[in-house]
Amino acid sequence: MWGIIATWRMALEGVTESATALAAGKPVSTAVVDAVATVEDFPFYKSVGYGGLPTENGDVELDAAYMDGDTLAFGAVGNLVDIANPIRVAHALSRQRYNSLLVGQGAREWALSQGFTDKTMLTDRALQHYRKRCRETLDKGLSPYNGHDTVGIIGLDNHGSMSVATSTSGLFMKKRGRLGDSPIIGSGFYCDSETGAATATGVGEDLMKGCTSYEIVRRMAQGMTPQQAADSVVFELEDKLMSRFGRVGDLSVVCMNNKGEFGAATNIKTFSFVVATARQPLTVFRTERQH
Ligand code: SD4
Repeated sequence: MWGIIATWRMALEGVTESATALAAGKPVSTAVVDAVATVEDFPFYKSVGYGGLPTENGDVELDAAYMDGDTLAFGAVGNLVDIANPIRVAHALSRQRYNSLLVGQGAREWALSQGFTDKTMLTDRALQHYRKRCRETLDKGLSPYNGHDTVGIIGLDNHGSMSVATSTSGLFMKKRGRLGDSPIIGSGFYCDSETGAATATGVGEDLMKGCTSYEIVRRMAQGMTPQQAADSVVFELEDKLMSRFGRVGDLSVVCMNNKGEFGAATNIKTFSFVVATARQPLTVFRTERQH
């Protein structure tokens, strides 16, 4: 049984190619990393990789992570500036014994030392968005934009191995140095081939409060279906934050177990995700808030 599931419709092109690769018996690590890299390369996606929207200082700081569900090895980068394909840097870091999570200048230096490509990741289009936003908020002060579209992709190969990969430019107008959930193990992603994997998209500050991805995998390990785990984690976190904190941001998740069964949950009006498995033809789903 093979399978692949991804947050947001923007992953469709990458997932299509990787589903074919998984069906042909290719390894899951390559499948998820290549699918995320395809999204990173597309200049019109404003929240991932090349073309991502900048911080309030005008720099594009990118976060990405990779986790291998067989070994539990992970690699992640945060606030990475001007390196093509952060996901490939994160994947390379997952093969190191130490330094699994590198941020900022250190991440960039390491990437360059390993031969990754120096590339200006700010596009003219993203710069125009930034200037427009600066003009709009001139009098009110800059504040993070609540739009979000992190790509998170989970794969399962025919040998039962699982991996997960994430990539994002984070929140538009974030502070320099701000990290969201996407490069944080257990929050933006988690993967254990003995059970399954989960990945999140939304407001990182809130997703991190629930260690969201780890909690979904833990509930699947205790016997919940992926859908039960996704729903219960998202809505319990939403209720808890509403009662204890008085507000909650966008929370959306996808997950898959090692049998290729999948689930998704969201607290926003509509959340799209892409799935293909040996049993489920490639489909873009639009799931709605159920709570
Ligand atoms: C973050 N979770 O940096 C990310 C933002 C995002 O879809 O775009 N999520 O908080």
